[in-house]
Amino acid sequence: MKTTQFSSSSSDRRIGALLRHLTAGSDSDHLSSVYASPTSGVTGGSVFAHLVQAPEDPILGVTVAYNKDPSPVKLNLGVGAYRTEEGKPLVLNVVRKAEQQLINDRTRIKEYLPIVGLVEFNKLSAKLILGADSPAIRENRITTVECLSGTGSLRVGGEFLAKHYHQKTIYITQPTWGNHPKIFTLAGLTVKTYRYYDPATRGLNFQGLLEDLGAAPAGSIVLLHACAHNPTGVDPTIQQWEQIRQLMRSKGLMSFFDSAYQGFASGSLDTDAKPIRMFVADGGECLVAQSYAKNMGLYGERVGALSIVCKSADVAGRVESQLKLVIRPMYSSPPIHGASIVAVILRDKNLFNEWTLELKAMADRIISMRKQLFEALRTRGTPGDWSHIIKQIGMFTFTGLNPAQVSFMTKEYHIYMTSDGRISMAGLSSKTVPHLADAIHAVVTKSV
Ligand code: PLA
Repeated sequence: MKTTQFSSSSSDRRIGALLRHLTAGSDSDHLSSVYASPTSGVTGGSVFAHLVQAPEDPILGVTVAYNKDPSPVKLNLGVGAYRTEEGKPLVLNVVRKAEQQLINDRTRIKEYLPIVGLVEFNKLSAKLILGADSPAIRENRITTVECLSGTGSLRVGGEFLAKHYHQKTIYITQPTWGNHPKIFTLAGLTVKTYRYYDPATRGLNFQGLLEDLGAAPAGSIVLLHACAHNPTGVDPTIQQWEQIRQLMRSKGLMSFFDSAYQGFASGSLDTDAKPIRMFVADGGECLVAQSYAKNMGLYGERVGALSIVCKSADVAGRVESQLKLVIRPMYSSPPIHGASIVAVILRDKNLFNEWTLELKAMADRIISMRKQLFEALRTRGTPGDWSHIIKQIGMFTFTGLNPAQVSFMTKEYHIYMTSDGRISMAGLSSKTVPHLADAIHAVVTKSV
């Protein structure tokens, strides 16, 4: 068999030849024809010179601006990332323990995972979101694939639907997480919105929601935030979920759940998964995107899962085979480390229990921040009804502050938040509440 191997001397010869070729003669025309790109023309400018500077991401760009601010009192309430009372990022204790276990295990290797990811992680993730006694799991009519956190799970699910589902329109809440429309448009779906939030009550526009979903063409896909709606912090009640389920099933609408905050809304993993479990209990089909970024604090590990619940095991098997065709050319196979951490924690009863306690502590701290901020505004006699701060659920408060007010607070108080007035309650601490309350008080008492 012929092998193509270069000895160092033959590769030296090749490099030498290349250098001679590049520097041959003093003919500058010849040189520029070597160096210039084919389309740069006589000016020699970049082929990318026509590009305009793209704007920063509306959420992640807030952190970029925050990092540039030298002020010692600056406060980042933009991205939804949990911080301790000391304002520090948190690595859960249970995650540290799982990582130690992984490091101590010398049999662990770094081979590629299969296209669908870590199989044990997939099984445990399905159990976590659907419940151990889920009929879909019992009947083996679910496929779960590991994806790159919640975003990757949404993207893979969106592209799968665009390729294989008869309806190409997805309805998303108005408003929603800013990345949703981009993810689904790039996946090949047409994005439309349904009414969700009522600015007048700062609560759910349930009537509008029912009307819009009722008017959607049969079979349309509907994106549902499983809990802790982003950015509004407003969730339907269980009775309202039941009405939504009935309406969607009667019209054959396809539900696609985005579960980015399981455990962060109520502090209980099971309570927060209830709406999804209602849609699975009726025997119908649905998609679920799960993220471990927030509830296990694995943000940068990019670990999540996409589950597709089908009518039969046979269909689920074929769905999985097609999901592999979506994933393989996109990123080939997912990373091993984050999914291994999750698997260690979910498979071990003690670690699992410890995790639920740490998760509950994070959820409770956020709830306590809500109370403290509400009280601080009351003490200051800040005009307006701020009760939505304690009524809303999950990581965010949708304050109702407008972009001009947000910009004032950033400029004068060094408080960073998204321009729609959303604040991450998880970024607040007892120490920083007074500063935020001062800023809100100032901005609503002066008219900007
Ligand atoms: N879905 C929703 C509703 C989200 O709010 C987020 C994250 C994701 C999915 C994706 O998260 P993941 O890919 O990291 O798992 N939203 C954050 C971060 C917390 C972000 O914008 O990327 C936010 O600040 O809104």
